[in-house]
Amino acid sequence: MFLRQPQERLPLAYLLLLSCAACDKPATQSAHPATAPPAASELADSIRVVCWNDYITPKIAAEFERERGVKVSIEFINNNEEVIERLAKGEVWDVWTPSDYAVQVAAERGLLAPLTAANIPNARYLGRRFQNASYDPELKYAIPFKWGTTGLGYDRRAFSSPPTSWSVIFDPAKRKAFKGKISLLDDVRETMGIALIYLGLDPNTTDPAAYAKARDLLIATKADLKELNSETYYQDLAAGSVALAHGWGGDLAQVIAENPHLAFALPKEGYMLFIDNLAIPAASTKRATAEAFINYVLRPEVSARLVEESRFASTLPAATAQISAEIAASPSMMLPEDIPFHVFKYLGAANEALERSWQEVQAAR
Ligand code: N2P
Repeated sequence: MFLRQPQERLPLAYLLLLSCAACDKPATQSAHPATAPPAASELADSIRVVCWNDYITPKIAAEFERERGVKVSIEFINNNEEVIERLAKGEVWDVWTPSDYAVQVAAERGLLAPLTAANIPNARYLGRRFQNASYDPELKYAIPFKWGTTGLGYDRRAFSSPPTSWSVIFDPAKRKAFKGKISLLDDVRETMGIALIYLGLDPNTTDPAAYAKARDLLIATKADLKELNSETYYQDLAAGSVALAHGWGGDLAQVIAENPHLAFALPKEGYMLFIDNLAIPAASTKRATAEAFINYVLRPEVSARLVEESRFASTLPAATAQISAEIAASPSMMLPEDIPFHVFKYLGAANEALERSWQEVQAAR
């Protein structure tokens, strides 16, 4: 909902980071002029899309196929690093939805193709605050597509009051009541990020000593977890095998909508805010077709339908304006004014040390 009332809802740090001005009008951007998209004869027969769960639905893919004659196969991979590794090994996809920092990691490694702005005229609908994000300020490689928050899904029946702090995970006395029923994302930036936040450290630090502290905290916590999981944790919460799940707002909002005993909380120490993008891997030989698809999902009405189905928010104010009041009230769309958040930053050379610390967490028993 911050897309509707940006100046009331957005903390100053975010305004500075993403250069939000008077945000919500669809701005015509010189970088993305509204010219005609490629003709059908110039399009490939099919494309391969790799994206986060539910970011593109089979229905939307089928509608694009009907309209443009291009078959879209979709693969869900809920991890930036896994896609980067597979791209580096030579796997070919035509469209991908990397997060903020991952755009920069992949671009620096030569894994992304520069976009042809003339083929993506619908980028003009992008909310202004998303138009020059630090990881790709000129929209050279990526168009912001979805944003969201990472917090805690919980089963109200297991809590006498809502969890308000990451201590419910990291303080052994507090997590005792949920032993074996806690799940954390299997995600280097997200999970090292909350450990760093809990320790009072910057989740975007490049200090290896901070990484070691976060690693030790996570290893000490691991024996009391049910799982590190980025795929099914929200279904596990709905099914009752998990009582407390660190997870992405849209995923959790989907199960909360179906299960009134579930709820979402953003801990008071602060949380991560992610921006996921549309990008084209450098190895794609079907760039114009990929751009036609990206342009399609940036139509406000298509984007609005994707929000309705996934409960992950759109970066297009004109899409947000079309969603139902019920969906707009999803916990995944809230940015409480009194809780700080952090936007993922590119860590440069330090990323390797962070990944090594995380691998030690993954390997620990
Ligand atoms: C969907 C995950 C979405 C967001 N399962 C992660 N950036």
